[in-house]
Amino acid sequence: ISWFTESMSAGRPVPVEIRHYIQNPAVDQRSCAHPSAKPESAVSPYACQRRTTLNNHNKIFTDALEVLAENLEFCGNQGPSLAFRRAASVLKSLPEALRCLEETQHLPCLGEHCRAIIEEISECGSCSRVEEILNDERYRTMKLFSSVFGVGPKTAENWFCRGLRTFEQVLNEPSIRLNRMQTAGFLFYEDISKPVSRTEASALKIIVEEAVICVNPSATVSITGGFRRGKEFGHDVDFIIKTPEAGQEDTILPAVIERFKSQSILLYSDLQESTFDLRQLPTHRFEAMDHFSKCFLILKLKGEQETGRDWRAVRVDLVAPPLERYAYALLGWSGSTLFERDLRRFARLERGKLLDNHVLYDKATNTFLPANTEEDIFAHLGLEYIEPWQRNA
Ligand code: DCT
Ligand code: MG
Repeated sequence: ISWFTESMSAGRPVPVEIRHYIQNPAVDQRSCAHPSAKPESAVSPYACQRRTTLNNHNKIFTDALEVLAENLEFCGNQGPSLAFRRAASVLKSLPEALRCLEETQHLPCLGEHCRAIIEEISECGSCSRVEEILNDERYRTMKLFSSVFGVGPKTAENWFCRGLRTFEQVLNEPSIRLNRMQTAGFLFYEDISKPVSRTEASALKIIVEEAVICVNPSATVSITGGFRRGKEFGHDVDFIIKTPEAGQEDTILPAVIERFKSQSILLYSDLQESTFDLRQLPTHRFEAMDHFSKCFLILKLKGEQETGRDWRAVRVDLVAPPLERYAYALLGWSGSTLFERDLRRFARLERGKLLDNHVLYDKATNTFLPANTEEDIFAHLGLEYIEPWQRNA
């Protein structure tokens, strides 16, 4: 239990600080001489220099900060949104719950605005601005629309601005032409909006592995994305395929898709052929998709469902990089997104190197640095190795 005790008063937790103050008015509510108070140097402003497990001791604050971030993203304010994401990420990395506001003083990425929100939550149990957003029609509609596979913030905003508020209204609007991805998104919405469990991910790994090995017996499959970081649930299942010979990475995915089709488990597929070219330098734009051969799928996973059906639809992503790019691709696809973003920022600002999902480029020597493993990449960057389960920034 963090700032609050479990004891509830009028449906709200009583902040520990206030209880302490009531019991001992001589103690200043704000001051908290925490014996383990961290010196300024202890927490890095870069997520790639922090170990962030899934054991978040400050969820009450990070959930609020992430709502503020998401709302700004929906409004197209990426910069301010990132500031809230960074603040939340710093709190996620702490070994214990914040006990008083003073403890935030020495933390990076937490400005006055964030500290005011933390203070309000600690005193009232919630933040009025966050409550307002959660009840806001625009936020709620954007959240609903962008939960559909194939609908990004631009489309969601477009639909909202046209006065649409529900899926029914979108689907009945004659001027709206859904693309193939969105059509599948609505068709399988019930299933793919439901989190995928680790058990389901493991069942899918067997299916993917069987198809990959059938097509190329020397290829191997590894789970990546959130499940590699130890998450119990995900919105999809991400797999990376390793092929031992040059060129195999270009032919394996079309063949795997054909195999799924012949097994009648392919509900949707979007194959993106490789556009990888080593002559292209890493881009500074983080959001840019990588150039590897990849596919975004919806597969049928057999098994009794609550709906009474004997299968469910699941989102599956496969990526097949060239062997000598494998370590970079694995690192990039393992996430979290903020961890990846900070790895790149750290490389550029602190080491004069450009990193993306394909390469690490040293600007000083104008060379590409080779890597067989993720450990090699961390070593090139002069970073301590961070295990996948510690990358939940
Ligand atoms: N990624 C990337 N380039 C992008 C977007 C994402 O390299 N343009 C990486 C970061 C995480 C990884 O791919 C998988 O992406 P998601 O499945 O979206 O994230 P996740 O962490 O697996 O989250 P979830 O558990 O919800 O699937
Ligand atoms: Mg994922």
